[in-house]
Amino acid sequence: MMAKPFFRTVYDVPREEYLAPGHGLCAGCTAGTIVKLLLKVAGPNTIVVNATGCVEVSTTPFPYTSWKVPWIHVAFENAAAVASGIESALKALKAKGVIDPSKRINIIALAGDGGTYDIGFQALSGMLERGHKVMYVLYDNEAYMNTGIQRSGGTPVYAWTTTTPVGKILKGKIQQKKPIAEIVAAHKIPYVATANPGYFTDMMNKFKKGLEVNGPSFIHVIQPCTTGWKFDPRYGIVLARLATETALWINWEEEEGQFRVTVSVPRRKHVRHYFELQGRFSHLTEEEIEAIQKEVDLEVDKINKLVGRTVIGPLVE
Ligand SMILES: Cc1ncc(C[n+]2csc(CCOP(=O)(O)OP(=O)(O)O)c2C)c(N)n1
Ligand code: SF4
Ligand SMILES: [Mg+2]
Repeated sequence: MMAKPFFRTVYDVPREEYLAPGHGLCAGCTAGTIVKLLLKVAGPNTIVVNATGCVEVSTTPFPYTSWKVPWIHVAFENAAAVASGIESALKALKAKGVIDPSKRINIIALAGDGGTYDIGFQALSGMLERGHKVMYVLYDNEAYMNTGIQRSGGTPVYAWTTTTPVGKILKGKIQQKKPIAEIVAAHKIPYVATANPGYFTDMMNKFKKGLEVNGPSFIHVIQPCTTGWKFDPRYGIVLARLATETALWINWEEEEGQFRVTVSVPRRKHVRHYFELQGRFSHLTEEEIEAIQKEVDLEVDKINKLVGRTVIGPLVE
């Protein structure tokens, strides 16, 4: 039988804050929500290794910082390598008795989609294969946002970005989004999950599990981005929830090889509801929307078969 979830309501969320206000994330940016909740789960005995990206530049304009836990900024390509080194160093210091061996210190690598799907992937794969006890959190805003909205391996098909423009020839991105969480799961690490700040208790429970497993863990979080997705700042969490309500984003976990869908969707919404709130998809035609809907329907069938029951329900609105 599955253990009861640790975070069940808003009253279970710790009050302590480890990400100070005053940072420069855009109005309505959901990255701040994700990082705040991540640190509430992890607590003060935590070292964060942060690749270059929106979270890094916005929280540490020299000489200020929003981080109330030890934090290191690393290059775009090596968050997982630096986190691996820190874990190995702590092991050595514990073995030598410099640090109390019973002290638990969380090591979190935090990076965006550009820093994970593309340029940091080699370091990530190595960290997973070597089995370092590090939780890698990917906040996925589906483009290189900090440098001006360039496409990444995580950008979905048809999305407008500055390097996948919309005009007579191109209609946004041509390629599909890379299935990064599945690729990570193929490394057979103890814990892999997808999460969504719109379902914050589910996300926090996944952070907790990821920190507790004895080995690497990977949490892939969808992160609506006001500026790059082009939506009204009040809709960040509405969009996060719509991603799951339409089944474009399925919240699942794989724990020691056991796959589970953690947020079931009894009544599924049409993908159009998700697209119509975002300027990056405003050029989509009816045919293109329907083509994406068909693909989602197939994916839903696949997931329901895999789980052995209907966890994602029929299309109703
Ligand atoms: C090797 C290297 N290439 C390019 C850059 C410039 N650069 C810094 S952050 C960034 C984009 C980061 O994208 P992502 O990882 O998705 O994070 P986001 O900004 O979207 O949060 C780029 C291209 C860099 N710092 N290092
Ligand atoms: S560009 Fe997007 S991800 Fe970056 S701070 Fe602004 S809203 Fe957040
Ligand atoms: Mg990004």
